[in-house]
Amino acid sequence: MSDVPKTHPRYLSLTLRDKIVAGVAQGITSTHGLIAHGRGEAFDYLVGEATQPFAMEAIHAAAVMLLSAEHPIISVNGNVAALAPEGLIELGQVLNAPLEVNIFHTETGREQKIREHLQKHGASGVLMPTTEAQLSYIDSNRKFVHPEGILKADVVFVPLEDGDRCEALRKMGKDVVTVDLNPMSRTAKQASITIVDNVVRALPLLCEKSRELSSDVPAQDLLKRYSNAAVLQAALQHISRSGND
Ligand code: PTJ
Repeated sequence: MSDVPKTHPRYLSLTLRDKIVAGVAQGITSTHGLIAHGRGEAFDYLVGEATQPFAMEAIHAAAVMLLSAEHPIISVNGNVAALAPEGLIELGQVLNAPLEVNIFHTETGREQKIREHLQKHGASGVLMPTTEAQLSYIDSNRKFVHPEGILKADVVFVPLEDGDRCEALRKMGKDVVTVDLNPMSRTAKQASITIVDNVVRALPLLCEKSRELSSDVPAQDLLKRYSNAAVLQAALQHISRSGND
């Protein structure tokens, strides 16, 4: 970790950079993940580096959708594993959903290192991609999945997704919940529910909301009223106003 003082005005943001850089050094995060992180930082700046009401609305709907799922699954890539392993594990426990490693950039041994990293943080039974179970409509490494995980799932939680797999999962009839700071991304537009927020802020809030709702029968009506397009529009309006306040 670097020696950024806690008093630095951008301490939190710089700490996240440290985590991503450490992820690359540990062989968990792809070098491409650094670029994706930079893009996320730029959007986070525009979003105000805080969870906005449109994200809270999506988090509420996401908790209902994930709690109502028969086979929810949490897909883990190299960026999220480095940034928020504890949040992923906690969400898995609250939802009683397995974690499954699924990465875009193929690098020997990275999937195994992500699994070990999650296990070191307390995860049990992390599912791994297999060659016998494959997603339709997709050619990248993301197509290799576990038969009892992403293949079987009805709702897939995929923070920091790439648009191709999101589209494939939707075509296969699955619901997708994503976290993406860019409300204009293909993933953001194609997902069933898009939380436009930094994954490090969104995950604890999603855990909290899921825990709060888990004792009730999930309010399905809320999902009928929820409009992802309206949430994305609200995020875009917020971004276009940023700097004018
Ligand atoms: O580990 P791998 O090989 O699966 O690769 C993971 C990355 C993230 C590199 C891969 O999925 C990728 O290239 O993603 P994209 O297409 O660059 O999309 C990442 C999206 O996540 C972009 O829209 C970013 O704005 C957004 N993003 C980046 N960091 C964060 C974020 N959204 C929420 N929280 C973040 N911390």
